[in-house]
Amino acid sequence: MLERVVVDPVALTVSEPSGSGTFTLTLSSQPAAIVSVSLVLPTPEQCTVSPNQILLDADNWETGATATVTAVDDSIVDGPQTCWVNTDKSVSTDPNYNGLSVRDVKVTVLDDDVPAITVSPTSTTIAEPAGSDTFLLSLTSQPNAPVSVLLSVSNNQCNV
Ligand SMILES: [Ca+2]
Ligand SMILES: [Ca+2]
Repeated sequence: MLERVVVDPVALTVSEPSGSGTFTLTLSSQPAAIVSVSLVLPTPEQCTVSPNQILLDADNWETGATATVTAVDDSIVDGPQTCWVNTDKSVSTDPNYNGLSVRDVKVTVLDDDVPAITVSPTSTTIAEPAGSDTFLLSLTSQPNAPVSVLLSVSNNQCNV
């Protein structure tokens, strides 16, 4: 059956930290009244969509109305995530365009986080008899469990 509310594309890919993409809704014929389609995000921690309601009428039914999907950044090494933009049934006082199912949009959010440990600074100079300095270890992403690093010295010239 011919889809009367057309979504294009129905799948797109965006990347952390803030990549975005668009999809467009059009109608297969001129409606007699405004047609509204609400967009719902089950996983707003993965992506956002704007606007969250698409309105089509006699002026824009053919050119369509566009929604923008934007990736939501996190600091977790989580790989590609799927962020669905679910569409509610269409609402209109035009009976031809009321209560129609509209295809959902599958958004793939690509990850930009990598697991690594950084040390800063990586060299220092200290003096006898009791000079000292500090260095900082940090992770480039949020770990799923505590991370421990053993420190040792290569000779007996200092303590850590
Ligand atoms: Ca990230
Ligand atoms: Ca991530």
